[in-house]
Amino acid sequence: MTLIVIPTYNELNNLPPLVEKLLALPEDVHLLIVDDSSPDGTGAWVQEQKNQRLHLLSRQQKNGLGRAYIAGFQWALEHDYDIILQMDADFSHSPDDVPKLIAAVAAGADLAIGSRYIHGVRVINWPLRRLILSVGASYYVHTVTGLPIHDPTGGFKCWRRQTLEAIKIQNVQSNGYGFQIEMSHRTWRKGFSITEVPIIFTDRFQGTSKMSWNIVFEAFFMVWKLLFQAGLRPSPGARNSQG
Ligand SMILES: Nc1nc2c(ncn2[C@@H]2O[C@H](COP(=O)(O)OP(=O)(O)OP(=O)(O)O)[C@@H](O)[C@H]2O)c(=O)[nH]1
Ligand SMILES: [Mg+2]
Repeated sequence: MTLIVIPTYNELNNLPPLVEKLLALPEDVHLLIVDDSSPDGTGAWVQEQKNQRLHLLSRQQKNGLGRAYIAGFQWALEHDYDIILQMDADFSHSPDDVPKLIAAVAAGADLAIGSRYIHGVRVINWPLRRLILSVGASYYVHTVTGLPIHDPTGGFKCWRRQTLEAIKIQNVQSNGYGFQIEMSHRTWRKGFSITEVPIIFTDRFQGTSKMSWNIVFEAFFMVWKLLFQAGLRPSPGARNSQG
C-alpha cells in the first residue's frame, strides 16, 4: 500500500483541491497530512473530512519541513505501507506525476526522485534568480559530496519502505533543502538504487512561501558535513543513479 506524506503550513487554499486530485488517482493511495498547527486552519479542515484514506498528524508548532517529514515517515513505518511518497502541498509537485514515481519504485528503485533537471530544465514561473540558485546548488552539491543526482534539493520523492528503515531517519538533523540532500546522500552511501524521474515543477500560485536564506545557508554548510562524515571519500564506488 502507498502513503503520500504532505507537510503543510498555511495551505488551506491548496490542500483541498490537491487532496481531491490525489484521491482520484487510479492508484489506491492513502494520504498523511503533517500539519504544524497552521493558523489558517489547514489541520482543522483535514480533521473535518470523513475519508478513511486521509490521515492527519498534527504537531504543536512550526518546526520546519525536515522535522515534519521525519514524523510523517515514522508514522508510515509504524503502519503497513510499503511505498511512501513525499510531496509539497502547493501544487509545485503535480499530482499527475505521482503515478510515475510510484511506478519507478514498484519497478525496483529503492528511491525515485522527481527531477527538474534531467533531460533539460522544466521549471515554470520561477524568477530567474531562483532558478540560478537552484541549478547552482545542484552543481555545488554534486561537486562537494559526489552525490550522483541532477536535482538533489528537490522534495518530490518516493521511497521503498526498506530504504527508510535502513537510513536511520531519526538521526537526520537538517531541515529545508539540507534535509532533501541529506536523505538522498544517506540512501546513496548505503548503496541503494536511485532513479530520477523527469517532472515539471511549477511555482506556487497561492499561499505564501516559507523559503528563507536560513534554509539556503544551512544546506550550503551541511554538504561539507556530509563529505566529512563520509571520510572525505565523495564516491562510494558505483554510480547508482539512472535516468
Ligand atoms: N508541517 C510543516 N510544513 C511545512 C513547513 N515549512 C514548509 N512546509 C510545507 O512544506 C511544503 C514546501 O514548502 P514551501 O513553502 O512550498 O517551500 P518552497 O517550495 O521551497 O518555497 P515556495 O514554493 O516558494 O513557498 C509546503 O507544503 C509547505 O506548506 C513547516 O515548518 N512545517
Ligand atoms: Mg513550494
